[in-house]
Amino acid sequence: MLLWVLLSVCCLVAAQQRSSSYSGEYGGGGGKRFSHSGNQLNGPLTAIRIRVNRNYIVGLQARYGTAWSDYKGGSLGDLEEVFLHPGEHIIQVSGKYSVYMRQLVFVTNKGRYFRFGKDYGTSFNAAPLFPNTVLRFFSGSSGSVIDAIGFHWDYSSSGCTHCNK
Ligand code: MMA
Repeated sequence: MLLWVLLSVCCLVAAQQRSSSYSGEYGGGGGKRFSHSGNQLNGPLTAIRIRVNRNYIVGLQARYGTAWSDYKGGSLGDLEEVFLHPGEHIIQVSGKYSVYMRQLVFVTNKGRYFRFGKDYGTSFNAAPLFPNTVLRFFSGSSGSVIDAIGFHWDYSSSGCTHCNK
């Protein structure tokens, strides 16, 4: 009887352990909504492309496993690309916005950080709620620039049972 109670309590605790959290949405209300929730099934986030002009974060594209997402945003400005190292994950994103997204700063678990855009606007700091979780995918809104962005955190998909392989 005691063993049965102990086992049920253990199962309950295990089932209740949570790992996913969400930060956002940061930015303005314009643009058309997008989400990379399906793209995360291709694997962990391995690279990002960010287009910037003199005022705004203009565009965003992310690579999951070896597959790039659709590009979202406008075509003006400079496209920058960063590849993460194997085992490297984004563990914090800070930035600034005012109506549209103006700055994004990505911090990785290997101590690297990548800054895009201008130091102007309302600040935000996005970080996962649960220990050892990382940036799994983006969502947001875009038109001719990135209007708003949100960050979805969970365990990195190494050992992921649902991922396309
Ligand atoms: C477009 C349109 C808006 C959006 C802006 C900025 C120029 O207008 O899609 O809804 O807010 O682009 O992305």
